[in-house]
Amino acid sequence: MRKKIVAGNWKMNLTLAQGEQLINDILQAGLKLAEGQEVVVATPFPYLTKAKSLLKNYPGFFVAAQNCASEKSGAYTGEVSAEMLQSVGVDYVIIGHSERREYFQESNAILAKKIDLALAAGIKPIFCCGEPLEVRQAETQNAFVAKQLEESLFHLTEEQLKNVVIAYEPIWAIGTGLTASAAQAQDMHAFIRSQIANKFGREAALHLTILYGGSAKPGNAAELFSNPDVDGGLIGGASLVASDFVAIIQHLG
Ligand code: 3PY
Repeated sequence: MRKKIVAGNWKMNLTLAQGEQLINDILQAGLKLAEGQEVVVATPFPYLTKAKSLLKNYPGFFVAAQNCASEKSGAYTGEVSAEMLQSVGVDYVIIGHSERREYFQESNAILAKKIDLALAAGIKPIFCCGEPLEVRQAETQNAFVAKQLEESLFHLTEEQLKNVVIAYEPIWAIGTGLTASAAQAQDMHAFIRSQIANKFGREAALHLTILYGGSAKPGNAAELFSNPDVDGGLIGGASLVASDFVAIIQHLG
């Protein structure tokens, strides 16, 4: 059985007090996670230790960073390494969100280095992939996503891949209010799983958790999550509202 995950990506939002309140409100809902279900909160760097201490007694709740450095350590002012994240108890790290790719010029090759450093530090990467609008309009999204997977993940061993989660985030659906239809999401998730099966084998593909990201909200989560290859979501704006985030988690089933 593969893990089902709802991960909230706060992006660059909230103060520490607001973040603490949000986590407490989520916990107040008294969610009962089924076996194999996880909730992940990806906070800004300065709040990670606080988030970890609030969540540590709640089984199934984990903390993620939104990025890590592509170098191990040294003179890289302003960067935060995977080892540093590990040292404060971070469980997951989002790698290659489309906003990082677009605004910070993170290439597939740079992301491959980040994946390696995260895995070496014992942190599970949530690797984001997904196509821009013009690629979707040209109907070349499969080739585009296949290249992202190939250049950032295909150097891993099957053992390493077990600690990777993939998030498919069509860029045209991020922060735009547009959502991929459940059928579009399922098609791409099945395609991603088939690519992983070709490279790493059927068993690895069956165990891989693939999340959908891109304007997922309480109103569309149930339909998205009901697809056989959609194993949860990476949630943007709706993760900032406790009642919405909780409702989405409840749709994991
Ligand atoms: C969004 O839904 O906006 C996201 O970027 C999820 O990470």
